[in-house]
Amino acid sequence: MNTGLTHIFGKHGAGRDGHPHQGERPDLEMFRGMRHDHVTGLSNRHGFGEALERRLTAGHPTALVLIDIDQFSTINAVIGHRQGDQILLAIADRLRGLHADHTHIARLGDDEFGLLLDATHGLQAVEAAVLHLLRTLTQPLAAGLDEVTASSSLGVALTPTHALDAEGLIRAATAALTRVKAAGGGSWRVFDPHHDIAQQARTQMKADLQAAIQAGEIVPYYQPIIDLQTGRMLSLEVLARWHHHERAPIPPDIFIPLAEEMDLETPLTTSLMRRVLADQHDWPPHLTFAFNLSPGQMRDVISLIRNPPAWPEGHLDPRRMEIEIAAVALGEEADAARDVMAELQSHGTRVVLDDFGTGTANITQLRQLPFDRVKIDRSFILDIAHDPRAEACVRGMLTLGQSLNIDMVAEAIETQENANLLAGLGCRFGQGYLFSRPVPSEEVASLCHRYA
Ligand code: G
Ligand code: G
Ligand code: MN
Repeated sequence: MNTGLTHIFGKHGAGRDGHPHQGERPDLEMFRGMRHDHVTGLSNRHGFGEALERRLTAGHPTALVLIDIDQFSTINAVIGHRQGDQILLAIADRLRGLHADHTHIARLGDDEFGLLLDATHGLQAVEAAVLHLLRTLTQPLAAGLDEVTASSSLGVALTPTHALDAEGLIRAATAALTRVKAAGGGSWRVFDPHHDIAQQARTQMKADLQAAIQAGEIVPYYQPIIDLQTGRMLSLEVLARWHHHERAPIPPDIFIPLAEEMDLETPLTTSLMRRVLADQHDWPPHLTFAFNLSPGQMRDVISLIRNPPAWPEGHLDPRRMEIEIAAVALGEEADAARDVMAELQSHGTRVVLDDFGTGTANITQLRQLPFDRVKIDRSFILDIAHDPRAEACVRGMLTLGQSLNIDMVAEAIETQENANLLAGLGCRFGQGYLFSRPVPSEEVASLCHRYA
């Protein structure tokens, strides 16, 4: 799919259908031809753009419907271009047969059509028309001797509700269409401004992320993990925080998935490690640092350990590193993780299974992989005092940990009551707001005092 502004109004004038052939002199007749698509006889995007501008200039409320035939290139490849063209013709006829008032129909690209509908009667009337349109398009089409059923995706936007000018209207309808395609096609959507804003914010954030990592805008916060029997601090979990130079702090739930999409997770982890190295100078040397990683990053960390970067500060001793892997992320990949994990452990790095109890195949992961430590997911701990079933699950997990000789950590301990309860159940380690929220490096020294 490639709908969009330039697509419809194309810098290339009339688009592929109306281009004057080389050597021919464009005359008036040819320019007239440039407003039509020669396969279907409908307007092309040039003609369509003019019709849209005319309607908007005249102040008619207008709905723009963008139609994209799903997997048309596959259809073309399977049944051949000639029959493909017949499908396009059949679709064009369906559209013409709608006989709606004040419609303008166009073929905008290879497998894209556009429709202008009168929106004087508001969104509901437009929605009814679009629903009818989608039904019409899903009826089998004659393609030569064959009948073909093609599914389509439709994106809809209205003036003045979603935009006031042609450019905004096309952008809105394209955004709606993109969402339909992303959800698998075969459906329709009206533009949703909230989604569009979220999308814009994401795009902007993605543009900022790489620079932010380089500029050190993403910093480690530290949350202690406490030995529930001795009250001493065992290690610090490193949690990334993005102090954006011109926005409110951005939480990791938002930027970590973006980093993942952009293959920036390891640069991010590396920059955190470097920062931790600088931060920890005055802290007790027995403390370890737990980094959250996706399973795919374990190899990268091994490379980092084998060939430490030439930082002037030196590098972090692998024996002071822990790697937390979320159970959900590990999924069924436990087998692939085994060797990588063994090598990490051979360097003295501990590997922790995070969010235990959520996701699938958890117990299998414990059976297959020699974790040093397991964190019981917060959902069990938050409810433990009031939900006997949550408590029963935690008991079971603790017994399992004991049998496998794995250290168990309860995360999200918020109350003294829960800390006592868990200690009573034999849970050795705990983490949570009761002890401390994740804090910036300046506040770690006082934590070291408190939990010495
Ligand atoms: O702090 P909290 O809201 O801080 O963290 C939310 C989620 O983000 C947690 O699941 C945590 O594991 C994850 N997270 C925090 N920092 C990092 C990081 O540096 N890398 C990865 N992959 N996840 C992180
Ligand atoms: O997925 P992971 O376990 O890495 O996530 C750590 C997350 O747990 C961070 O977002 C951190 O802020 C959050 N967290 C830490 N302590 C508590 C707590 O006591 N209660 C709750 N609800 N969340 C906590
Ligand atoms: Mn974690």
